[in-house]
Amino acid sequence: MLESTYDAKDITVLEGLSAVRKRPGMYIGSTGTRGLHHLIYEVVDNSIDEAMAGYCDNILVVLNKDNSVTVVDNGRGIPVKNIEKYNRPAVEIVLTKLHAGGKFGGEGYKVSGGLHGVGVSVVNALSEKLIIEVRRDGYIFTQEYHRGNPVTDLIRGEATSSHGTAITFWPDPEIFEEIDYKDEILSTRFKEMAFLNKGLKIVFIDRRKEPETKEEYQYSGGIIDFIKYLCEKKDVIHKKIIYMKNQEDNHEVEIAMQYTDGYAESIFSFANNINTTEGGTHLSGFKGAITRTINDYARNSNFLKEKDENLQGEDVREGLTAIISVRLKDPQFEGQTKTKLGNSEIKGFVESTVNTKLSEFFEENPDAARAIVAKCIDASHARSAAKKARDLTRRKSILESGSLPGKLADCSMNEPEFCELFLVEGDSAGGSAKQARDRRFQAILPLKGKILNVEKARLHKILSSDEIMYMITAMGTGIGDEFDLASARYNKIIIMTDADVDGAHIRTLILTFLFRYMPKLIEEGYVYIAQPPLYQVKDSKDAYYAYSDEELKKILEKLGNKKVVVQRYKGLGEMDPEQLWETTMDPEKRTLLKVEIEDLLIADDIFSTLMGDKVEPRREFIEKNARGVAFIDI
Ligand code: 0RA
Repeated sequence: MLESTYDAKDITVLEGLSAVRKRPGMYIGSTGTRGLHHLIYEVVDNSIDEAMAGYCDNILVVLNKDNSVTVVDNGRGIPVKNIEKYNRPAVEIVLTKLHAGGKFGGEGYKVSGGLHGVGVSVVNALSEKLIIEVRRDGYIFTQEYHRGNPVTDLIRGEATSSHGTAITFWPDPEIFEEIDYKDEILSTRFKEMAFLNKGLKIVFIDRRKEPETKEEYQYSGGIIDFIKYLCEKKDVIHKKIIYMKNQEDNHEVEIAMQYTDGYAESIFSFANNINTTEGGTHLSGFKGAITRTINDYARNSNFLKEKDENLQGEDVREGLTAIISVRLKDPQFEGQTKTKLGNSEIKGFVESTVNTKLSEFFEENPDAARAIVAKCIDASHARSAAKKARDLTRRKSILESGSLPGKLADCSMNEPEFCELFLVEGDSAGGSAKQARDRRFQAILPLKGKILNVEKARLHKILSSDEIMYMITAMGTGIGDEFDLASARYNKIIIMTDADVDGAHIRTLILTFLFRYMPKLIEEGYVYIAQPPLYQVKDSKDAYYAYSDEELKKILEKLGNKKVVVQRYKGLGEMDPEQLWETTMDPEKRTLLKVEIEDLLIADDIFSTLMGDKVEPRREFIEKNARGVAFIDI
C-alpha cells in the first residue's frame, strides 16, 4: 500500500507544525500585536528557564530594523548531539517538534503548560525565517529555517569556548495582521522578569528607533526592588519592606510586601515567573495566612479587644502591595486563561511560611506592626460602617431590587449580546444621544460631570455616589467580589465623552472605576471608547468628518481649492442627533476603540499614577505619555 512508504514519525513532526500555522490563535492567543509579543516571550521564557536552572545570567533582546527579533542568552546552549530516534540533531527537534523543549535536560523549574511554554517550535512555525546559533561543545553551530522547515543542515562553524543560544526570527506576514511591537509592553515584561530573577540582566535594544534605544534591567534586590518600584508613587506607612523566603525539596516561595495609605489592593502572584492573574493555591495560602497572623498579633498585643470582631480578609489587604513568587517542579495551571495555580501542596507551604515569618517580622519591627494593625482596624471600622449604612439606606435595596435608574434610556431588546450601553458625558449630549440612537439595542446613561475618583475613596463613599450607583445598576453585574459577568445587561459598554481635556479626565475616571471594581468587564473586552470626529469639513454639497489632524489635512488636500468651511467640534453637544448617529454611534460607520489591558501591572501603575495622591509622578507621566497610552490617551 502507498501509505506504508511514509515514515510515520516524520508525518507527526510535519503535522505538528502545520497545525500551528493553521490555527495560530490556539498556540499564541491571537495574530495581532498580543500574539506577536507572545513569540518574543516564548523565546525569552526559554532563556529564563536556563536562568532559573542556574546556567544563565545575561539575556539580550533586540528589535531589528527589518522587524526581526534577536534573543541571545549565555545559557548552556540547546543540545546539538544527534538524537538516534530521529537521526537529527537535538536542536532541530526542539525547533520542529511541538513541546519537544522539555524532553532533554529534565531537572530544574520549567514553565510547563501555562500561557507560554508552547515551545520555540511554535515561534519557528510562525516565522517566515529563523536563524539559530548555538555555542556549545567547543563550536558555533548555525541553522536556518523557513516557516518551520529547515533550509540548511546544522552547520558546525568556528571554534569557541563560550556557550549560549542566539535566535533571530522574522514573524510571518502571512500570519500576523501587522508587525508592530509595543516597546512599553515589552519593556514592562522584561523589567518584571528581571525583578523576579534576582541578579539576572536583561538588555533591551530597539533598533527600529532613530537613534536606537537601549535599556538594562538588573536588580540585586529582586522582588524587594519590585515592591520599591511599585510603591514609588504611593505613600507607605512603614519603611521596611517585609520579605520572606522558604524552600522545601520540590518548591520554594518568595514574598515581599508593604502597606501604603491608599485603599487599593495590589497583589501580584507568580508561579515559575508566570503572572497568575487568576490566582490559585499560592495566593489563597498567602491571603489566609496574613489574615490569621495579623489577627493573632492584634489580639496578643491588645489592639483588638475581646469584644472586637476579627479583622476580615479585605481589611488586612487594604492598601497592601505584595509580590508572591513560587517556584515548583511540576506546576499545574488551571482556569479559563490557564493562569491559576492548582498544585494543592503549595497552599499549606505558603501558609506556614507566612505565619512564621510575618509573626517574626512583627516581633522584630513593633513600629511597623503597630502602623499596619492600626490601618487594618481602620479599614474594618470603615467596612462595618459602610455595611450598616448600606443595610439601613435604600442603597442596598436599589442594588438588590434590580430597579433601573430613572436617567437611563434603556433599549427595547433584552439579549445582552446585541445590546450596548453608552455612558455619555453631560445631560445635553445625553439628550442628543437619546434622539440619535437606535432604541432597539442602544441604551443611554447620561453622567453628570466628573464622577468620583474611586482611587481616593473607600467603598462606602463610592456606594453613596449617585452617578456610580446609576452605572452599577444599569450594567447589572454588581461589583467587587459579587461581580458576575453573566448578569451583564449589555455586552458593550461604550464611553462617550467630549474630545477635550475634561472629556479625557471623565473617561479616565470611568475607566478607573471599571478597572478597580469590574476588571473582568475590561479583560473580557466589553468596554469601548467612542470616537467622535474632531472636525467637520463642508463644501457646497457634502459634509466630511475628520477624526484626527492628519485626516483633516488629507480631506483638505483632496478637496483642493474648493471653498470649504471647517468646524472644530469642542463637544458632543455641538453635533445634532443625525450627525452624532452618523459619525459616532451607527455600528455600520463608527469606529470604536476597544479598551484592552494586556498587563495588569501596567494598568495598576497607570491608575495609581493618574488618580492617586502624588502630583509629581502624575505630571511626569502625562508629559511622557501625552500621546503614548492607547487606552487613556490624555
Ligand atoms: C533543551 C535542553 C537544555 C537546554 C535547552 C533546551 C535550552 C533552550 C533554549 C532556548 C533559548 N535558550 C535556550 N537555552 C537552553 C539543557 C541542556 C543541557 O542539559 O546541557
